[in-house]
Amino acid sequence: MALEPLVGILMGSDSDWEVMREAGRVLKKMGIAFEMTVTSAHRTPERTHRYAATCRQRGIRVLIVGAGAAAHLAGVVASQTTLPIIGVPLSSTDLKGLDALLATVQMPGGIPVATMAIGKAGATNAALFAAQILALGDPALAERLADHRRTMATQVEDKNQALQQLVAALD
Ligand code: RP5
Repeated sequence: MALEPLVGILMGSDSDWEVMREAGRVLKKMGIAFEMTVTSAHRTPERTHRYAATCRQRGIRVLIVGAGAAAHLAGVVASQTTLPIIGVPLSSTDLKGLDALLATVQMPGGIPVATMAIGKAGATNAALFAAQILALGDPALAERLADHRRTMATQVEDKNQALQQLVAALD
């Protein structure tokens, strides 16, 4: 039987999938059950409100919300729940995500959205941040996150060694 999802990943359109799947990849790697849903602040406002207002009672603990353009989705979701909301601004217009970054990050006082970087780095970090929140009550998950950091450090050391070989071979 599949585990009940602890994290909800929302995106404003199926065109956001290419970037938002990075969040799903990280959660899967960390062993965290999640669900992914397309819902729009502007095109399906009632569906968005319903999801946000009922996800806590279904067991969701953290929400990751990606949207591009006039990206109100994370803020609208945050208005309907006190679960932690992690916003991911996406580049989907000629403004290359700056529009979405400002719309997501500039929340009025009282309704917080923890806003990540634009694009894939933001989706990746949103999932790691969600994992860090959940790890507060899950020592095994905290250890998997520490492992992930150790793996990254080893990769940097390997890259540095490869660089030293290139430096030594300079003509
Ligand atoms: C936003 O508008 C979505 O999050 C997406 O990034 C952008 C464009 O959506 P589509 O026109 O591709 O459906 O609401």
